[in-house]
Amino acid sequence: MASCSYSLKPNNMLLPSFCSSFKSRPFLSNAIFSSSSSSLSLLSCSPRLPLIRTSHAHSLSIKASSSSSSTAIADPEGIKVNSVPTKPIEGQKTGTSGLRKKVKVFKQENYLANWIQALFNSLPPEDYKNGHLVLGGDGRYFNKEAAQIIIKIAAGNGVGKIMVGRDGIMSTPAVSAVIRKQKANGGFIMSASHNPGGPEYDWGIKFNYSSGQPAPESITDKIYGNTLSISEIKMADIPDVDLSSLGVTNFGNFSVEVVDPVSDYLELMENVFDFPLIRSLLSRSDFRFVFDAMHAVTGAYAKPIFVEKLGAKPDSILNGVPLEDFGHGHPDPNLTYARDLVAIMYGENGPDFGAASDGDGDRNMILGKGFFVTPSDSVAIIAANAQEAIPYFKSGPKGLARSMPTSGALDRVAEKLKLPFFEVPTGWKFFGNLMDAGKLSVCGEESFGTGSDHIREKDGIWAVLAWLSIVAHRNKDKKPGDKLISVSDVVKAHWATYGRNFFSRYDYEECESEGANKMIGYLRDLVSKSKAGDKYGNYVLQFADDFAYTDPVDGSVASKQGVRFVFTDGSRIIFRLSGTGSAGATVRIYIEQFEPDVSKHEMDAQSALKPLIDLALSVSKLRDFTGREKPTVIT
Ligand code: VG1
Ligand code: CO
Repeated sequence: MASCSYSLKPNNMLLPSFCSSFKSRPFLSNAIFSSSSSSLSLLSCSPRLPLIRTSHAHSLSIKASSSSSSTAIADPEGIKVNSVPTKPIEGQKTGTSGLRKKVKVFKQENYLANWIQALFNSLPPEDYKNGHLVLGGDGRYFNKEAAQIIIKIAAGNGVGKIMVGRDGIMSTPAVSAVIRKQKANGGFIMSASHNPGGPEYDWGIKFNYSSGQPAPESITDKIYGNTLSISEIKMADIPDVDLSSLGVTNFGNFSVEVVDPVSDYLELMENVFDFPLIRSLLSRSDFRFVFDAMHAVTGAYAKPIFVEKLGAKPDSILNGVPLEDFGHGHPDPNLTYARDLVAIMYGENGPDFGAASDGDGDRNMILGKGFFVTPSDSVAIIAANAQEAIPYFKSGPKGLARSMPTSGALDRVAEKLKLPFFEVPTGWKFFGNLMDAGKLSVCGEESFGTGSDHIREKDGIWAVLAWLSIVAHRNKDKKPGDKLISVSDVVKAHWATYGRNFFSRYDYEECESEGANKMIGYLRDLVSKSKAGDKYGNYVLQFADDFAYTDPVDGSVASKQGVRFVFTDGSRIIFRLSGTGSAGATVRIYIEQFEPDVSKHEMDAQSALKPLIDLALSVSKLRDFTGREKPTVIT
């Protein structure tokens, strides 16, 4: 599988090019209330006609930055392309979602350029020569410089057009939406997602192909291979492009189009959801809404969508201006890092609905008044209500899926609705094939990722709109003065019908890699010796394994995706190492227990799960291996 190469076709199908093992098979495609809303308008959508700017490459005097020792290699399309000599750099292997490192690492000479060139070296030329790519990012530090490097290398490799969000801003879900709508060959996202930003922190790059889906491992493995043998970067000798105003700049046959990052995405959301229904809820005087953009990319989307289109009050958007360092924050919408929002929602007279999104806009957190909806419950509840509350699903979802560590709440919905159901490894890239094959509509991860086949990424604003739709639908006949059905009412009614899956995740961030790796090795060894019926305290083992997944569409196999212990009562403890960190190793422990008894549903998750959590800590010997007494984040 790793030797497969893929064609990026604009028809949203992923086709294998030189992959003999597939020749004989049919192949399916794979409180702080921000008062700075005035400056937000700079980033909001203001439709106007694009300007056309034309540059004549031969008259340019500005040189591409690192081209001093380079030689001109071609001038076929009216632009000069320099061959910049380079050497392989170790460690450019992508993780769960793209390549993430400290900014200082990316600023090393040719670090980013090498990876981008290695990517072009990994794609069949017919998929990008004269092709169309999209470029977006979450507004973090280093994006401006990175955008210019990416544009020059794209031009140097013969790309025809690159469509860039204004100021380099475009959320991950919006890039996926734009790739699909514009029938582009693929796109880049400049983001380390929920990791903090700024000169001392993280930067990252992801590549999505023509269906808008994150590149599968078959492509990322190839890119990594090429980073180890790279010797030349093809860089167009063009000046930096002004990304601050909408319009097209031409350089010979290559063009850069700066686009509004919101409009295509907003149009899609208007097709998926019943906007008048949501508006009827948000404009009620007895319903209070807050959205925390965490000074990240959804700041650019929140005002045009929630305020201008859906009638939310302007002061309902918190931290609504994207900043290079996310306002010194950690743009991760969870109970620890979105603490301002949590304080408001759990405070006296808190609002009825609160939500937040992460750095690049693909994660979401949903809160009611004094109530947290776990992401595992959230996807199950969206799936259970999709058909009646969301027009896009009016014929019912085609199938449901979750990542392996996500709780089994969704499984119960699939069972009741008699829908196909899939359990995939952690990371959104595993859902896309199922969607392209028409087997999957609604899916999610416990890590605050929820989405559907409207695009091929998880989608923070979509999840918020899905929840608003459910609450609006339940309250559509309520008159002023009637008591509204709240977020917690919706969740508790769901538990009463399906039972409650208590779930928690413990993260031990930035541990020493050696100890963390040894712990996983120890657990794998334990798994290999375990057998059904083994006693673990009061729990009886059903099975233990290191999760492996065979993609039902293309047959590719992903192994070593997490060590799990599954007990006879359905309880699970799961261990894996993060693939998105930029330093050391982050250990994640996932703990789950099913509770059918309604009288126990009000219990606090940490108390309900205490015996299993203690068991997980003792089975793994985590304290001995990592030296950590306490997790850094509990969800
Ligand atoms: C984490 C999450 C995973 C998610 C990934 C990318 O990966 O656990 O569910 O898909 O981040 O999300 P890991 O390997 O660190 O556990 V994002 O918003 O950072 O693109
Ligand atoms: Co993200």
